[in-house]
Amino acid sequence: MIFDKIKLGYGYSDLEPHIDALTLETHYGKHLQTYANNLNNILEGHEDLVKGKALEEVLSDLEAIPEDIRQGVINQGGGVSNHNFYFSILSPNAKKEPSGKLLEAINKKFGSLDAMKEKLNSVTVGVFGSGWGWLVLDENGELEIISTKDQNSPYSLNKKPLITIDVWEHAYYLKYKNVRPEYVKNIWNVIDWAKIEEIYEGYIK
Ligand code: MN3
Repeated sequence: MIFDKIKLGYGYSDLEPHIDALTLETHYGKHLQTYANNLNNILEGHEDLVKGKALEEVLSDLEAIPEDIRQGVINQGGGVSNHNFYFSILSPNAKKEPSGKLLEAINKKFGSLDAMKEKLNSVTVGVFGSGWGWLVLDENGELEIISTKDQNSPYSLNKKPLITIDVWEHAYYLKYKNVRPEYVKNIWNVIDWAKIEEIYEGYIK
């Protein structure tokens, strides 16, 4: 595989009760695997286009992808990249609050951590249909809350992810049914601020 799914740093039942084991196993093992398989199939015969590139670099420069496979790369490549990021920031031993430079930046931009979470929750719950809510660093290095439709990637908008919440129904439906706000509220229990601080430090250094 040219681009593969990440290895999970935890077991399928480790995020219980917030994310149930069956959802995680299906989401990671079936949905993400399908995106990875489809992406690699699409790129067959186009290996030179992506050679030596991270998937995120490919998604940052969609103009370089031939038109006949571009939408496929947006859908399947975004599907791999978005999910890899999502699964990477979750942890059963999550640090519950940010500190240091990231907390300072959040306070400066949003007033408080709670205000940021409230805004991100609201934008995420408000995604119509399938998509993602994000805390990102924009092209000027400013924190920003956005949503993306389908599997569109923030990298294609010249933004870098810090937090994401998947609100395709497959991410929550087995446990939460139609109650998306409850899933969005509960996922904060397993979003690991230690990882997000590490990512942020990497972006600003
Ligand atoms: Mn998903």
